[in-house]
Amino acid sequence: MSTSLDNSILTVILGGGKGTRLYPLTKLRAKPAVPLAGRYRLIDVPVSTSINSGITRIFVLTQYNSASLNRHLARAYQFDRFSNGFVSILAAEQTPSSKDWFQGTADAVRRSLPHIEGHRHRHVLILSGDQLYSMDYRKMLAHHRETDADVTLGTIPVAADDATSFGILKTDDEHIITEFHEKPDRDELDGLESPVGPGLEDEGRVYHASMGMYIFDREPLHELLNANPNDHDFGNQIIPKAIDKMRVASYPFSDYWSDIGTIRSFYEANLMLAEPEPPFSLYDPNRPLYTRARMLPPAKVQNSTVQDSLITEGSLVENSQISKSVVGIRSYVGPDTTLKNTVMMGADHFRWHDMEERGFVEGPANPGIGENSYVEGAIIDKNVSIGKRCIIKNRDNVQEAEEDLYHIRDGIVVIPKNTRIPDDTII
Ligand code: ADQ
Ligand code: ADP
Repeated sequence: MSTSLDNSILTVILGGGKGTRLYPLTKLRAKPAVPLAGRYRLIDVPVSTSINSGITRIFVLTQYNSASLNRHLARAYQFDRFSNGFVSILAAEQTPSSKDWFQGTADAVRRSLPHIEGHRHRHVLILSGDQLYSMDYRKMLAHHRETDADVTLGTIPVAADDATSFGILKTDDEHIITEFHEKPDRDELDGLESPVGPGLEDEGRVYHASMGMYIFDREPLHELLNANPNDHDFGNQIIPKAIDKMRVASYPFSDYWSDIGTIRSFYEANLMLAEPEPPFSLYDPNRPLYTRARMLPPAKVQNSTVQDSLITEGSLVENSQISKSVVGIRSYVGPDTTLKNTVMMGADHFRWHDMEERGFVEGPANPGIGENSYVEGAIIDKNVSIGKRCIIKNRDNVQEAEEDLYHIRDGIVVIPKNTRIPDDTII
């Protein structure tokens, strides 16, 4: 990591609205605290990317202040006393002037301005909390300055199928945005194509989409948010107004970038990380993903077959078969158990940890997957205990379901945190 710190800019991370798209993973925690790749949390992605870009003053805006998010940030991000770095949570809070939750992304930033103002800055970098990518924000800031912009949007080329879920824009020759359409209908896409390189053109990625990532100069941000107090959303309201009145630039990006804010995209991104040559690497020494350091023993794999999987620290796998899966911290799998295409988030306690000795008790006594079970195509949240001879594979190919022991979202079985699945259960 290059260590040149940039004190002209602050990062504000939009940590999540109601978290409905990731439910039930957000049932007991704020979205930024959802575990990723068995040992990180969603919030570690934008926080690490910001730190790796030399921006160490970071606010996380979240609808509610969950204990696990607080615990994670407090333990993971401790800056030394001689640096001015911090990661600070700003939760929607009741104040004399507002009694409700953040009404949207712009409202969240507007209501956080009094806190942000306490720190000297010329620019604010606004990031989404549910995306997976690696970028050097200093390059985006340099582009923002070179184009003499008031606002800069990170943009990515997308194909028509995806274009309807994004803000689609057009620019002039100097990267200045001339048109912006938030989530256009399919029949509105005609004429919104932009010139892109031949490779991208072949893939049909001819629409420039907003990544929901913005650099604002300080004054224009205040002006836009204060002059339009009923505009609660960046994509629908603030960005189109900025384009009418100000110089708004596009910063084109074309490396790997993925939304991880839905159950399906979250599931696929986790499994992608376990691929032999994934497009996003956890192993880049120059751009590490930080998280809380835990004093856990190595993962132990006994008499088992493991293929294309991530097995994280503190896990024990006995006499089992695991393929294309993520096995989170302190997981137990075995004996004679099969795990395929599954994201297992791990546990707060080792399975064999005596109940009386546990400092706090959450979830069933025996977290992990018991004997002779088969699990395929599932997300298993933390502290789940799956009994003997269970089969979890969405046998009836259900797309959506909500039961006491499990949910099915987009065809993926999700076992909520702290659930005990009895012996012989078939899902
Ligand atoms: P969406 O992804 O639909 O479009 P939105 O739902 O506004 O945007 O969420 C953006 C980010 O803000 C997400 O990380 C979300 O979790 C967070 N967020 C949402 N409401 C919040 C709230 N009340 N408080 C705190 N955080 C909140 C946006 C843009 C599009 C762009 C896409 C790219 O509007 O133009 O193309 O992002 O993904
Ligand atoms: P992780 O281990 O993934 O960082 P948590 O932040 O939820 O998960 O828990 C971290 C550690 O904090 C746990 O291993 C446990 O020791 C402790 N812990 C978790 N939840 C609680 C709680 N509700 N009260 C006290 N300690 C907790």
